[in-house]
Amino acid sequence: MSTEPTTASTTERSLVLVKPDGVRRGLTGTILARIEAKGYRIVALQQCEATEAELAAHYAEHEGKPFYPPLLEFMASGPLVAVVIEGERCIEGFRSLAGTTDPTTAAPGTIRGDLGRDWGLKVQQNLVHGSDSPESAAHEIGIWFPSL
Ligand code: IDP
Repeated sequence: MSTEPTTASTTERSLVLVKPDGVRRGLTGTILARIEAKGYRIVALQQCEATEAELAAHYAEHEGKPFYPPLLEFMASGPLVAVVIEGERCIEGFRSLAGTTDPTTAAPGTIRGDLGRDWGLKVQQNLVHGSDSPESAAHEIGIWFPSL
């Protein structure tokens, strides 16, 4: 008799940030509701003011790019909400729910497409961050939730 499972489990965790623009605009609840409506479980959640060290670790891949200094300044401009979500293929699923980076052209139906816009600033204020791979999810969850 075969011992192969009938489905391939792909349960993952992803690190989501409601960025300071999302908190400032009072959209935290709306964004969390969309995550839950999609069917992902919220495993951990905290509102905090990010430290420079947390932001430098989180955005290390962008160091040296023109938008890096305004990005760090923006991410430190007010409280953000860090969330760990869990579900089958939730890394890809949340990226799809968030929409593409530029909120002006992000597809309607996505968080960025429905709720975001361009404000004529040096950095795109696009409401949310979501991990882009299992490796970055593990790294980012370690930054924001070291006890998990
Ligand atoms: P992502 O958040 O969609 O994964 P990344 O390329 O990881 O996009 O960029 C991190 C963040 O930096 C973006 O969410 C956005 O806020 C900002 N950003 C990225 N590219 C640009 C740009 O070309 N101009 C201004 N801001 C940018």
